[in-house]
Amino acid sequence: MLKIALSKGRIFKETLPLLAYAGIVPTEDPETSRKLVLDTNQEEVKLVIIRATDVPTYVKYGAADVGVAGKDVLLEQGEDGLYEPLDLKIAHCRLMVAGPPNLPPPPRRLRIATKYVNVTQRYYAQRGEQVEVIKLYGSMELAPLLGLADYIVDVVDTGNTLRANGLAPLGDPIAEISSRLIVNKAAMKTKSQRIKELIGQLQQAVADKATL
Ligand code: PRT
Ligand code: MG
Repeated sequence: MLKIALSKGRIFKETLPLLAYAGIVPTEDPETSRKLVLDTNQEEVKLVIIRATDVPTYVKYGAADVGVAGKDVLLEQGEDGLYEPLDLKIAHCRLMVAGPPNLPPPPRRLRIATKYVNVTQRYYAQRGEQVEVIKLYGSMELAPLLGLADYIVDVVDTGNTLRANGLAPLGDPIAEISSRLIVNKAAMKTKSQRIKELIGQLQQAVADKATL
């Protein structure tokens, strides 16, 4: 059995064609099905539908053999206990500091709201800046509007969400983000042949997509 952990939404949509290239096609659509474990055309391959931030946890503990996770999530949670053999080059975005474009420096430590607490602390520590990091679980854009924080750290794609809320990206990206194939370390040994075959096929899919 090979269990592949994926989140719904953009990661699922963009991984599907790559999996098809590897000969794996789900028999149900997770956007309409309520099932969380989806059968595929290959009897020994299942797709497990998991919240994006939970994918590395399932793979780390071996509840899923492989998974697809955003580099933002991996940077935040750490990659111990995981192999990251392949950049799938999907779900691209940038991790950025963002805020009101012309904010005068506040007379105290900057307050940064984010769900990426570890990444943010490391980023400002490297710059030698003392900041206060406030953990949020969603809608970071709201924090500067309501005065909860001066700035946010979030992933940005088109920038439309920032603009719609009167915010702008500030400075260079903290990191360029794409989704990665992650593999449980024990499974890499016990299911070595099947997983290496999958990695090879996905590698080919990514390369062929790039030359289209
Ligand atoms: O949505 P949910 O809370 O369930 O979980 P999630 O947000 O962790 O999952 P999901 O599916 O939204 O994102 C999964 C992965 O996609 C992330 O971990 C990133 O690696 C990647 N990704 C790529 C993005 C975006 N682009 C993106 N634009 N994740 C989130 N966004 C958000 C962004 O934060 C903004 O609020 O989408 C909004 C729109 O972005 P703009 O800049 O195009 O307006
Ligand atoms: Mg989301």
